[in-house]
Amino acid sequence: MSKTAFITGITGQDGSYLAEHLLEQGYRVVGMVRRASTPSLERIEHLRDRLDLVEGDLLDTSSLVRLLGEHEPDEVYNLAAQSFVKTSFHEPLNTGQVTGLGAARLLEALRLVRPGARFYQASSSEMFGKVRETPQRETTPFHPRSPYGVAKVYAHWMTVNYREAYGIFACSGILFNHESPRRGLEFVTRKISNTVARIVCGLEDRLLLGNLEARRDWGFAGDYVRAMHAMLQAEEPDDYVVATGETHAVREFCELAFDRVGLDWQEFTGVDERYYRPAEVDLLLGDPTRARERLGWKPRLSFPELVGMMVDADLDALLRAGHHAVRGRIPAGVQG
Ligand code: NAP
Ligand code: G4F
Repeated sequence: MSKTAFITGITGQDGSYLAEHLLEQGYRVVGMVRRASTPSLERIEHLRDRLDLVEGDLLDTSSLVRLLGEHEPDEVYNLAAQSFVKTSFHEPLNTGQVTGLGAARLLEALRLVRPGARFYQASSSEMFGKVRETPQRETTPFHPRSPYGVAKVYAHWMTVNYREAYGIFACSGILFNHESPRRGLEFVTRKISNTVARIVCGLEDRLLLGNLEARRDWGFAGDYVRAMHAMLQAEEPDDYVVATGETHAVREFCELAFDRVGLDWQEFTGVDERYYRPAEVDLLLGDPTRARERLGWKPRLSFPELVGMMVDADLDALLRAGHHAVRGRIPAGVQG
């Protein structure tokens, strides 16, 4: 009999890639979607007829209890969150409610109605914040630098606590930044790839960014969802860092993105203080040794391939929508 997976946050970047991966593995996939006046289903449109989409909200414990009881999942992936760090400074309480307490509500629902199900918590390298050691590994102490990071630390420790207190098979995946053409437009990588494409098509003249020297360990989301699934197939539950083991500055991402279309990044890029944060995470670099050794996981896409994939996808979409290149060059393989 096929296994059932329950995914919160299925309409997000990772939810869409994870759903694809689990469908390929033969799972029945139940995705929780929150009510909205206009549903945000673009990322899973191509999977719609293969998914069970059900209405629920991480803010509402009764919906979680009801859904886990009705659908009896074997694996529960908690990907839902207010996931944008900058917004967490403007909405610290909402972020705490969804990103922190939301995980606790889901764990509690699981304990009450489906304690045998395996649980995955989407933890984050933001928990390392003002890093205490480099590279960061599972044992590195946390020092979060945003309300989002603080909420994720709470959710992480609740996951560990439900494992230790109730014997729940609960894993925390400490994932470093991962990106794709499906990344939200507010995150720096997609903001860059999308603006580069718009500059090529003459729809924009400038790319305004904040801290160009911030360094991140950036991987491809399609690679990272394989690690989430692998954690729940292991013999014992544990916590895992998932990262590439390489770090790059925002400036380098920019340089490569403009290079891809034959433009000089310095000609088009400026700095705007609006995009700075009250407290910054300067450097993230993960050590994925545990994931590699115990799960056999490793990333497939390199940093330059990731940048190229994102720029190409954004340019392709604009050309298909009827826009034309007015400057730079179109990379080989972009059809339009
Ligand atoms: P994302 O694209 O922002 O997706 C977030 C998802 O959460 C969306 O489906 C959103 O639904 C849903 N959501 C928000 N509030 C909700 C609520 N109250 N009830 C139910 N669903 C709610 O995020 P992502 O990049 O896919 O990341 C997935 C998870 O991994 C998040 O928890 C994120 O914090 C964590 N993470 C991400 C990264 C990364 O680099 N991407 C790294 C480490 C950890 P709507 O579509 O309705 O808004
Ligand atoms: O792309 P970002 O907004 O991602 P950030 O803050 O690292 O958070 C992402 O990764 C976390 C994992 O570490 C996830 F948990 C979280 O959910 C999210 O997916 O910013 C990356 C860096 C920051 O240092 C930021 O200050 O880019 C810098 N940056 C510079 N200019 C900018 C901009 N970030 C954004 N979003 N927009 C800018 O214009």
